[in-house]
Amino acid sequence: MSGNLQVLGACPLDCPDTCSWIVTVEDGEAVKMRGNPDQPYTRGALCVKVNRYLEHTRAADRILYPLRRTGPKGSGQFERISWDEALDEIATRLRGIVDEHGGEAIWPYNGTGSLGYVQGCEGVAGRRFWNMLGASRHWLNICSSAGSSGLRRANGTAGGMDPENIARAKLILLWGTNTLTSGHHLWKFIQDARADGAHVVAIDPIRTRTADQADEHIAIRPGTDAVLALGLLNVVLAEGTQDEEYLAAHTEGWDDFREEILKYPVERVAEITGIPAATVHSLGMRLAHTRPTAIRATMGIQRHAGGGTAMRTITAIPGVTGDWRHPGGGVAYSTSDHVHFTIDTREDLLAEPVRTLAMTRLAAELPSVKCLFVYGANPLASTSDTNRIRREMLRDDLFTVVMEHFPTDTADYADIVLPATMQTEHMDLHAGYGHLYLLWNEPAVSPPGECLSTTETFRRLAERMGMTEPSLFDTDLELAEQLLSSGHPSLEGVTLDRLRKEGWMRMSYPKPFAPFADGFPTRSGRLRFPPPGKAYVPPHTAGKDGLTLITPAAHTFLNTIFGNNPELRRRSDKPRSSRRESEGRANEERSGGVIEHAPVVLVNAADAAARGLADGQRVRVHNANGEFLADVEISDRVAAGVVASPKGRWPKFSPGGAGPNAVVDERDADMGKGAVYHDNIVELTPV
Ligand SMILES: Nc1nc2c(c(=O)[nH]1)N[C@H]1C(S)=C(S)[C@@H](COP(=O)(O)OP(=O)(O)OC[C@H]3O[C@@H](n4cnc5c(=O)[nH]c(N)nc54)[C@H](O)[C@@H]3O)O[C@H]1N2
Ligand SMILES: Nc1nc2c(c(=O)[nH]1)N[C@H]1C(S)=C(S)[C@@H](COP(=O)(O)OP(=O)(O)OC[C@H]3O[C@@H](n4cnc5c(=O)[nH]c(N)nc54)[C@H](O)[C@@H]3O)O[C@H]1N2
Ligand code: SF4
Ligand SMILES: [Mo]
Repeated sequence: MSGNLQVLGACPLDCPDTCSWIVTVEDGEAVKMRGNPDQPYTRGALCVKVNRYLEHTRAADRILYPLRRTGPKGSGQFERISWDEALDEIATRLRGIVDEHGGEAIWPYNGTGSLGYVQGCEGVAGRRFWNMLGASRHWLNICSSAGSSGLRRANGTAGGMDPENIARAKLILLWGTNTLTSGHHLWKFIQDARADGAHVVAIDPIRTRTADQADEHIAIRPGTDAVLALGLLNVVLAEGTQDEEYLAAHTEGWDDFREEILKYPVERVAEITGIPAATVHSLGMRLAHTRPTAIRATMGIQRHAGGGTAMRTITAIPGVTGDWRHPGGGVAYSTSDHVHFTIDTREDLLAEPVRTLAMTRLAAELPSVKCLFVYGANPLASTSDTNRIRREMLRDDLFTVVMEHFPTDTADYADIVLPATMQTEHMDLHAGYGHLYLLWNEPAVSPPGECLSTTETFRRLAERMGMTEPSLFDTDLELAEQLLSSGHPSLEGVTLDRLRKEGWMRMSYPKPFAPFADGFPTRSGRLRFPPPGKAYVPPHTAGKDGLTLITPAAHTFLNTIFGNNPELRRRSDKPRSSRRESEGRANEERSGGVIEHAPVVLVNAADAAARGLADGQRVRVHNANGEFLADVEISDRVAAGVVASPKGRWPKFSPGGAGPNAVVDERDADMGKGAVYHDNIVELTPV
């Protein structure tokens, strides 16, 4: 690696855009990273977060060596040890746990830190090793499972329209999605549609930066989206613009669903959703008379008690209007189900069937666990009900291993910390969940210190434990070849050689792609409308006293990644107006030498007045689960009864040492045991 090299890679973060990037390497050092201008979705741009990725790989707090805990759990006190010592200790402890408690007492907790199919969660890295030990299975349901389940019940797949085709739509509903923050590359396609006359509506309880840029913002009461969907369809029926031919050919359950829709006239919808009846009606009229209509609904809607049902009912809309006939119509949620890799975790290596533990249920399941092996996850910041998790992680009889880049709150509770490579240092295969491209990530530089990739760590552990099963030692390139070997038509023409050379390829779907123009991948081949009485599940917060807390994506973090970057943290807290910026300084605090603001909580003026809260005032946001501290921003961005504070900040960099998940219930949504991050009741009290 000498001279000047341009290395093609892919962003591994849990973001729908999965960007193609180019790293410039000089004398073995990565000196520059930029978005690939040739890739049609990336179009040369990364984002405010990943523009700092190289800086992040070299951050002073990067974990470079294996560590063993020396202080009490949670203290973050560690000593450096060798890989030999680390592997020996892990091997001995794992063997002891399997002998005494059985393999199911081990929980390999693999999060969304990297979406790579070789190193990360999408290919379930490490699972072959865990199958040898009979470890519990891990269900990665933390993010999107309720919505995916709802969509699969309706359409037979969660994969819907190609988001690029939004450029062809004439009406665009950005429904429970903050495009400009959580996957901004779609915006260019929305702008293309607008240039062609499309009308853009943001449906969100918060007037987000995306809502600011839309033609219209509809502030819906949280968790009532299914009712809005029914109300819009009520107007469609009144106008008689349902697509009878499409309904007859490609759907089932229409007679019952039609009856259900008729129970939701706009006045009733207005009452439940808090949206003026005239607004429901006028949007219904637009929907009734605009083809194609594209609905971009991502994960915000389904982080509620009725989130699965909401997605199922929303996805009925293009079934009624016939929008699925057109490439520019339908619902775009996630394209993951359009990816057909072979994920061979070698289930045959399991001696007997094992239980499955849901990622959303960490606090509830930890009492039955003796080894928690965390990789690509930061549960003490990201998972619901962090106070209960923390109490469990203090247990002496719990052996905790954390593979990490940085000393997160979770790593502080580890017995052993293993240093992990970052994306510029290992090889991986990617697919986006917001587009139809596959990407290859070629390592650009050697790992710093003694960092190892996920796959290499498991290969070494397997060897240390005396395992000889050959597939445990497959190389990264062999694993990538296997992933591409499914023979599915979408992979026609896709070879590892081409991917490595070109960096990215579109999957072999027709262009333009209209996935359900001729039917659905359900057993009957038809869209299944929600059964009678099953089109709406009210939110947990319905009818309760107190404020509904929404904890959405933060603009300058990616989940908790970058939460330790002081500049991105400073910007995350920067109030929107300069007036607020100077006032915000009143709340500066020092933590570890860095000036800290508290996170902001948006509060409507009426709710602030009722509690005697002033702008900028620090409050405890609390309920029976716990509390976190935030600074009030009085704002008409939220309606009365709704407050909002972003996810992502590390508890240890927050005043009071807690983040929003301290108040999020560990409670299942209606489908997929989904988490309910936006469906909790809190109170605000001045500190
Ligand atoms: N900058 C940045 N980008 C990210 C992430 C990040 O943390 N930061 N996270 C990534 C990940 S893992 C994911 S899953 C996605 C998540 O990104 P999104 O899919 O956009 O999900 P959220 O941010 O949870 O919520 C999106 C919007 O839904 C709104 N919302 C909440 N409840 C309701 C409701 O009941 N009805 C309606 N209509 N709207 C509601 C919220 O106010 C929010 O503005 O983004 C990815 N991209
Ligand atoms: N309140 C609230 N909580 C939420 C959400 C919300 O909307 N509100 N959103 C939820 C969503 S959508 C998601 S997806 C989850 C995310 O929750 P998690 O899956 O726990 O992901 P992160 O918190 O981002 O932590 C990922 C960690 O993996 C590490 N990492 C990254 N790449 C690698 C790698 O290649 N190898 C190893 N060993 N480690 C790596 C990073 O340093 C980081 O510490 O959070 C959820 N939590
Ligand atoms: S986080 Fe998203 S927008 Fe940013 S570089 Fe990665 S894939 Fe692209
Ligand atoms: Mo997510």
